Amino acid sequence: MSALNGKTGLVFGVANKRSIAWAIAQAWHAAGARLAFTYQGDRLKGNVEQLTETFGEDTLLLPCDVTSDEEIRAVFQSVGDRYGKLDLLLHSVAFAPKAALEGKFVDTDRESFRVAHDISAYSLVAVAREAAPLMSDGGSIIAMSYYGAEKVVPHYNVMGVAKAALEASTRYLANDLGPQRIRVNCISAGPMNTLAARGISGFTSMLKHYEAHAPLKRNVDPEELGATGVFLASDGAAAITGQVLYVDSGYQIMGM
Ligand code: NAD
Ligand code: 0WE
Repeated sequence: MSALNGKTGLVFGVANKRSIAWAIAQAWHAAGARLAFTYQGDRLKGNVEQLTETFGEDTLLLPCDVTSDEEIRAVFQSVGDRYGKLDLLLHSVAFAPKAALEGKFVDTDRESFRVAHDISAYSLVAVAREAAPLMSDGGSIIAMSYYGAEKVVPHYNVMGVAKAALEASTRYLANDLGPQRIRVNCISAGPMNTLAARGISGFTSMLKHYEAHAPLKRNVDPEELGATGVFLASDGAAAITGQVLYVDSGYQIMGM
C-alpha cells in the first residue's frame, strides 16, 4: 500500500519542471495521491498541462492568481464539485518585486512590502480557510519557506520578512485547524535552482557556500523535498503540526 493511496491533493505553485511544487507533486502522485493543480495565469497553463499529461483525466487544472479572493473561491468550488473532499494542500508560491530583492531592506517601499506579504504569506491563510471545510477527514497543509525567515540573508530582504509571517501563520493556522485534524507545516528548503532563484545575483555562490559549510557538504535534490512532502502528508506525520522542517543539508544548525 502506498502512503497516499485514496488521498486527494491540491498543488499551488507549479511554473515549470524545475518548480519545487512539481517535485513534491510528482512524489505525491507516485505515492498514490490524486492531484489538482492551480497555475498563476494563462502564460503558465501550457506548462502545467504538459507536465501533468500522464496523470489521467481526474487531474483538475485551475487558474488562480492568489491575490484574487474570487479566483481562490472558484478553485475550491471546482475541487469540491469534482472530488467532494480534499486531504492535502501544497502552497509553493512567493513573489516580491524584483527591485526589493536588490537594494537594502531599509529602502523597501510600502507597495513592495504589501505585495510580498499578500502573495507570499496572506495567501496561505486564504487557501487554508477555503480548504478546511473540504478536509472533512483531516488533512495536511504544507508551505515552502526559507532560512531568510529567521536570519539575515543579504538581498532576501522583504521576502525574509514575508517568510517569517508565513512561518508564524503556519503556527496560528495549526492551532485553529488542529481540532479538525488538519495539520499545517512548513518545509524550509536549502537554495534550489528554480525560476524563482534564477537571476538572483550571487545565487551560484550561495550553492557553493552550502557545499562548503552545510554539515552534509552538498546541496539538496528536488527529490528530497518530494520525499519530505510525502512524509508530512502521510499518517507517519499524524502528530506533527505547526513545525518548520529543514531540508537544507543541515545548514540551519550552524553558527559559523
Ligand atoms: P517557482 O518560480 O518555480 O515557483 C514560484 C511559484 O509562485 C510560481 O509557480 C509562480 O507562478 C507562483 N506565483 C507567484 N506569484 C503568484 C500569484 N500572484 N498567484 C499565484 N501564483 C503565484 O520557484 P520555486 O523555487 O519552486 O518556489 C516555490 C516556493 O519555494 C516559494 O515559496 C519559494 O519561496 C520557496 N523556496 C524556494 C527556494 C529556492 O531556493 N528556490 C528555497 C526555499 C524556499
Ligand atoms: O523564496 C525565494 C525566491 C522568491 C522570489 C524570487 C523572485 C525573483 C523574481 C520572490 N520574488 C521574486 N521576484 C522576482 O521578480 N528563494 C528562497 C530563492 C532565493 O531568492 C533570493 C535568495 C534565495 C535563496 C534572493 C536574494 C538572496 C537569496
